[in-house]
Amino acid sequence: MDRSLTMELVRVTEAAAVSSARWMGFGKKDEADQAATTAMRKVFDTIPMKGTVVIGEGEMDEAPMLYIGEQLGSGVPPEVDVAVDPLEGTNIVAKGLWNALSVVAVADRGNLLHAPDMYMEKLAVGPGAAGQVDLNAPVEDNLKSVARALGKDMDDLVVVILDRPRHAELIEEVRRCGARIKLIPDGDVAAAVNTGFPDTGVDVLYGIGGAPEGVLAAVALKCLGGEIQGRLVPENEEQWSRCREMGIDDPKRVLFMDDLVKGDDAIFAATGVTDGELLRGVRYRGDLATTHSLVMRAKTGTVRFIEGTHRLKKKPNLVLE
Ligand code: VTB
Ligand code: MG
Ligand code: MG
Repeated sequence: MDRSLTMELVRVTEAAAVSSARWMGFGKKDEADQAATTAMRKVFDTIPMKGTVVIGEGEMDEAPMLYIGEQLGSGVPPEVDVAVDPLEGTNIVAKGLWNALSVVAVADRGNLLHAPDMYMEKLAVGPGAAGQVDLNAPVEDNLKSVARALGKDMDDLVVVILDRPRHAELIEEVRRCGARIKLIPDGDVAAAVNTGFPDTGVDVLYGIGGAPEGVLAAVALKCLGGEIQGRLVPENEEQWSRCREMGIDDPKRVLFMDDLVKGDDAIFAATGVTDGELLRGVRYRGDLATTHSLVMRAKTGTVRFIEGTHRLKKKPNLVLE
């Protein structure tokens, strides 16, 4: 993959973020999602690559854009797998809350796990605690290892968990250990990415979220030297057969970094849609919009933060109503 692709991908997430953040606080999650998806789709066609969507907005018959299998880019090499979440956190935007992102990841063809739309149990940590966790181990063992690795006391540790009834037991266990919990309404990709940056104050992401989001997080953590472990949680016969098609017949099978994203030729880009611990959301004033993005490349480990100022009237790829 050419390194210039990294900059091209930021243009994709910037356009999606500027378009969807227009809906921030208006209580309209579908409109926000649609604006992000349409803008992202438009910019992809201008990028020199031969991409195939492996994680997208749905299957061909249910999503008009960015569906799984859709071809993206101008059609020239490199051949890449593309994972997108044009708006990760539609409810967050509708309600004006924290940590909505526009996200894209690409890797060499065949290197991203084609995670179907089902749940995945996840445990993610930053580089300071990579190699120290085990999804099959008790929560207490994991939290103790992370605390030790980070040189923190247990009550310094901050664990992010999606605020869902399914996590009642996990929440109780983490509290019993003495660690703190940030309960989030949505947005576990941002939470996983945040573990890679000590300044965010986030040490661990724990619990069940979307499997596609797990692959996106894995690309980010690969770039950062962190770690995420996942386990698919099939809930019905159809989801079970999807797992088997992917060669996963042991339900306890933990997916490690190289199962989620093979090799190190991968790029992750995200733009903040609403404010978060790491990225600021989009700000508008008249004809101007400012964006705050993160783009990283696993091969070189380069991490870049990019601030953009966009002249709305001069950008044909934006979706502004
Ligand atoms: C999480 C969260 C996402 O889906 O993956 C969640 O990070 C899991 O699904 O932002 P449930 O809402 O069913 O718990 C999102 O909320 C949306 O993609
Ligand atoms: Mg989405
Ligand atoms: Mg999502």
